[in-house]
Amino acid sequence: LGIDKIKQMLTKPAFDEVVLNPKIQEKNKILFGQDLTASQVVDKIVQAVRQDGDAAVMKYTKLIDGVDFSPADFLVTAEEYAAAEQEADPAVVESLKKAAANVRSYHMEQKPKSWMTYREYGSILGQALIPLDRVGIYVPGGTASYPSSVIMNAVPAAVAGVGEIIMMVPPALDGKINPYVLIAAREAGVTKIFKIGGAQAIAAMAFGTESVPRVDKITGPGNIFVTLAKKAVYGHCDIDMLAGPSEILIVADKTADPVYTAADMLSQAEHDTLASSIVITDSEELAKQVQKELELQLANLPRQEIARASLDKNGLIVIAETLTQAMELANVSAPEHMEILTAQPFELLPYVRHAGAVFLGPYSPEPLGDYFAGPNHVLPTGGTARFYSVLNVETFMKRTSIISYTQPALMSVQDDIIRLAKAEGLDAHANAIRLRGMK
Ligand code: HSO
Ligand code: ZN
Repeated sequence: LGIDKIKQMLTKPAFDEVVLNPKIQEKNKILFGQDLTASQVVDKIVQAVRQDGDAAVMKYTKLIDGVDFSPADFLVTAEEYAAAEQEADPAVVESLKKAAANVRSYHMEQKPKSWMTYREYGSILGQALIPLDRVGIYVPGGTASYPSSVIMNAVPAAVAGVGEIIMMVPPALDGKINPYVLIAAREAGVTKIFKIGGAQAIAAMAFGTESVPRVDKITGPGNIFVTLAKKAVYGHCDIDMLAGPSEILIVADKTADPVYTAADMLSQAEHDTLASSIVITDSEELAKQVQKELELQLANLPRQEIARASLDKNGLIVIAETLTQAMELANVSAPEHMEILTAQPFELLPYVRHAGAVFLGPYSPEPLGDYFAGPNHVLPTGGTARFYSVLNVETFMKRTSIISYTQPALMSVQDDIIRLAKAEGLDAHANAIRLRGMK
């Protein structure tokens, strides 16, 4: 294939309306009595929750999740926490705590600081960093209900100093929630957990209801309805990003271990049939070995059906002429996770332009970052690493400018300001400056 064709294959479409799988389409037709697109379903739910609050949340929780809750049932109770603790394996809880501690210490390091500087004539300029008052974290239900993601979303918010962190989890049919999700939430500093899911959860947080407090920002991954709902409420509150399926791109040379390379591809492929796993290498030999190794390892995976479907659809091994060309192609893809498995990985680091996170060398496999090292695993997908950053402490803060001039400082610049104000035809602006020189 020509280089342009390969670049085209590596370029993902931006997050957009997806075609729903026929089963969900059919279910929606029954639920809503008409054939609606995913966006139309989401708009309907968001508007209803905005208007009718809890009543609409109850209605859609019953309709979509099949759970008949009254608003009093939304909140996770102390008894439910206690039951989770009973049920949990203490060794897993211990590991979760260690992971949270690593994530906390990394994020404390990155916390941006307020600053002030003195300028001419005793004037002061600066910037205050202020945490958000209240944020909401969405956690998907079912098998994608990851305690590690609770930590990755909530710990940076806590480190930022957010006043209140609430969380939304869809209720299972038996009304229960993954016990480790509850334990991770408590460990990370979440104060209230609501058993509400889908677009109704996002709308409840964005607009507030009688029982759900309105938040200033919503973070966390979700299915297509959750993601479209985040897009729909953006502007009423902030959101983190529009998350898509997981991705890994591995740049490898002939020194890479095909066993590790295949294992790391599969670690993403098992997430989702839509996940993508790509290798770009300058070694044809390695490409062949990785292909063989994929088959061997796939055979032993409990989630091999998902992983295989993902590899069949979105798996790719590209042979590049050189490692610098491999990096050029990697940047076109702008992957969520980029691994560099070459003899001298740090030599390629300066070539990284677009990637959510970079993993260097054979002993930094992607799951190390998913669970434990400390950096965040909430990362831009779908090529949005071109303009989005990894979730971080500042995600939960805002910057406010600080300006304080003395009279001599103001007088030293008044002519310029008055000239600019007049040029814009704004005399009151000019007056506000000129009058300061009068006394
Ligand atoms: N690799 C996923 C995060 C995750 N993996 C959670 C396991 N649990 C998206 O970056
Ligand atoms: Zn993962």
